[in-house]
Amino acid sequence: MKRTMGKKTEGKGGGLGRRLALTGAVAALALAVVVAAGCQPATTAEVTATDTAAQEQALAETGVDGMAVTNFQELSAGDFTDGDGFNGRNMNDGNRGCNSCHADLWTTISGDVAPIQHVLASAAGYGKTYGWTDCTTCHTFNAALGAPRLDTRIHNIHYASATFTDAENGNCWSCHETNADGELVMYDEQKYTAEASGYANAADPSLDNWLRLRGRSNHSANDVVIDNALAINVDLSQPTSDEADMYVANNYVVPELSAEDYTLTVTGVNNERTFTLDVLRALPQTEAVVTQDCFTNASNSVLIGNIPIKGVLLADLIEACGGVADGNTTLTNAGADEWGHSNNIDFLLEQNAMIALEYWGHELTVNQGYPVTFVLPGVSGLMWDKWVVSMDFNTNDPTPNPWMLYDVAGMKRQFQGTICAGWFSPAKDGTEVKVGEAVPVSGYAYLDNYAGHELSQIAFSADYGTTWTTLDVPADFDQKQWTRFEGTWTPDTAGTYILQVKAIDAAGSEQYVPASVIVKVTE
Ligand SMILES: Nc1nc2c(c(=O)[nH]1)N[C@H]1C(S)=C(S)[C@@H](COP(=O)(O)O)O[C@H]1N2
Ligand SMILES: [Mo]
Repeated sequence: MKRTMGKKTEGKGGGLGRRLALTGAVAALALAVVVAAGCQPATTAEVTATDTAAQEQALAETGVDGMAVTNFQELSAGDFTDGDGFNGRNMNDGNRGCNSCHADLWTTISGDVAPIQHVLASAAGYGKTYGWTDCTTCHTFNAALGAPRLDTRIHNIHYASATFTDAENGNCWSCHETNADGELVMYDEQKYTAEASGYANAADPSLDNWLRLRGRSNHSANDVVIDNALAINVDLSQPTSDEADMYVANNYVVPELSAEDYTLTVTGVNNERTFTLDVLRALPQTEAVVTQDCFTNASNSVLIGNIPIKGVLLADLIEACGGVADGNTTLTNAGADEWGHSNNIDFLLEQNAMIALEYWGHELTVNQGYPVTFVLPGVSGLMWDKWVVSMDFNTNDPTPNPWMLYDVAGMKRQFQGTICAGWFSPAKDGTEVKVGEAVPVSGYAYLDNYAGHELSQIAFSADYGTTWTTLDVPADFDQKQWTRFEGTWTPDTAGTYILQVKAIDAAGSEQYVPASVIVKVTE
């Protein structure tokens, strides 16, 4: 069942190690971005609505990079079962949402769509693909230092693409849907909700009865089985990730540091020192297993992994420098790319912060921060300063981190930040299984323990979150590592299931957008 797609890409100085050949269809999108950004003229052939030959060429080549050619007017139930024909006619899932055309948005990201190096520099791991939520976490932030809003660009790109407008009969409803309040939302988020059936109360037993009396075969109008006693049989554990599944995030230009020239300068200590790599290697080495999650890991996303780490504890580094100079409260790191953070020294020591020299039993790769990454266990990946070249102990205020506040309600849509869960199996929507067949299920839950928060439960639902089957996370689990669930689930009814999982913390707060996966169950 498990299939590993993720590849750690090794940049030769750029964040994007691999560059996919442009096909006509992607070239058309790339061109639209270049025009929108007012950059140099495109070198690839232009595809216009009237250029039929180019359009046919684009369509012929789409298979190469995973672009599926859909047609909005050829109705398709897609990832949903079709029951009595409602889904083919009314939902048209097969022609809607990002992934109906872009099987994996990694192809889009890793092509020429961004005028500068894209932060995300690896394909999705754990057998998964990137979807809309993997983009929207950063691109809807609209913060000064966040990613640009993509909504306006995406509209330009699609309406400038003859593949979308003409060949695929694309329109607003290819990507959008309205919710019960009449607001325009993304089809990719709305399809997991009860409202997608046409009834906001799809999990209500009286609706079930109403549909039964009208001769509808299943429990909801769009053939979604409403199972309010979900029996899921999983064990919890804290395994390490396969390295190939681990994501890469490079915010700035990737520096290439050499072992010979590398130095780490430590100031604000009693004996200020400049360490070479060999001297760091000769200090006491400590091993740990720690989960790294990108702060922008979305609900059901893959920007997370559990890493076996080896390196020098901050406490040992401080000792090698004769202690922190009197009065200093804060440590400020700088990476060779100028990324870095300030944190309270006591907090860092409590979290067992370390200077990592190895991940998975080998030296760090360039993308992992070669030769040295400052690891902050229990805190989101953005604080793990890679390529760290200077550490200064001082009396400054720590970096203000408004984003780090544990404020689930204040987060946008799928953006979960410090509390998250996801499915690894089934890895993709539309996975087809048989009634009575044991389906392998697996996934993770994690809670950043930045402010002492602890993951206490993992909960599952197959009735749009009306009822939850909860599992307690064992008290002896390490809160600085994720909790994985793994086991089976045996569906007993034909139809579409929307399986959901969410993380719940010890104070009762929980992930507000559960991770959903659509499963097609047939007789
Ligand atoms: N120097 C430096 N450190 C950095 C970054 C960066 O851009 N530069 N990105 C941060 C972010 S946002 C994340 S999620 C992690 C990603 O680490 P990885 O690529 O090893 O998975 O590194 C963090 N450390
Ligand atoms: Mo990140």
